[in-house]
Amino acid sequence: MTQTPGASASPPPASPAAGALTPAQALGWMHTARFLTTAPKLEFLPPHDHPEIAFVGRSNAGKSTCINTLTQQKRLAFASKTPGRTQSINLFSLGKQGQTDAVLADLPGYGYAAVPKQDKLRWQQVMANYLVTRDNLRGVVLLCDPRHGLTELDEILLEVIRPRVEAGLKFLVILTKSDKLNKQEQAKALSIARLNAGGGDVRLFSALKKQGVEEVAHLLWQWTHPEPAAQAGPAQ
Ligand SMILES: Nc1nc2c(ncn2[C@@H]2O[C@H](COP(=O)(O)OP(=O)(O)OP(=O)(O)O)[C@@H](O)[C@H]2O)c(=O)[nH]1
Ligand SMILES: [Mg+2]
Repeated sequence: MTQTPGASASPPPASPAAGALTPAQALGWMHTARFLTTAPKLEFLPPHDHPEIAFVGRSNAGKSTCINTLTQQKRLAFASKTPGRTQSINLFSLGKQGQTDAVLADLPGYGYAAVPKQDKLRWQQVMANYLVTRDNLRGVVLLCDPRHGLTELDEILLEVIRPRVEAGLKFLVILTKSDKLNKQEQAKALSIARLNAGGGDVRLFSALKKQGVEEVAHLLWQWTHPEPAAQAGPAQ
């Protein structure tokens, strides 16, 4: 039987944006992550039409581990005890039924002391270019080990993205390895980070104890699937 265009009896499937997801469902969405591509340099990063979320932060802060925890995949992103493990920009697609509706970017960390100065400066330039020019960048997740707090390089990064945050770029600080802190230290780390996050959201996260996992998944879903009203701006 042939089908006449437009004559389909059943309505088209609702787009994911049409319905809000629970945190558990958002985590299910995260689990659809698959490797998209890797780029050693910015100019090799392919453009695409989906909202992208970048994971940035100091070397060894836990970016790759956080992506693996959110996506429930052991080796999607390369994590390692040795700082500087991630050397390229790695992209991962998200979306049910093989349809991509968002992209995660795992970026190499900065601030690793053993990296030669020239390489450090080069990388800072690449990061800044990425954060300023990447067209589909919808949100930035800054990972920070609360035992070190936000470092000078984190502060520089905040300055770099400030104009885009003011223009609507989403921004979250994840305090990683929260399993290393007791309750009191966690509360203190949260309030300090909130003061320094320039209005961005702050969450505690532990890959080991699975703290904050659903919450972060939910937030990333909301960033990448804004309600139509929110997209259009406030009603007149
Ligand atoms: N206890 C604990 N360790 C963690 C957690 N998250 C990451 N780690 C450890 O921290 C180390 C660094 O993790 P990575 O995920 O490789 O860090 P990264 O930020 O991707 O590092 P670069 O790729 O060098 O920028 C690894 O030994 C991880 O096992 C956590 O939530 N709890
Ligand atoms: Mg990494």
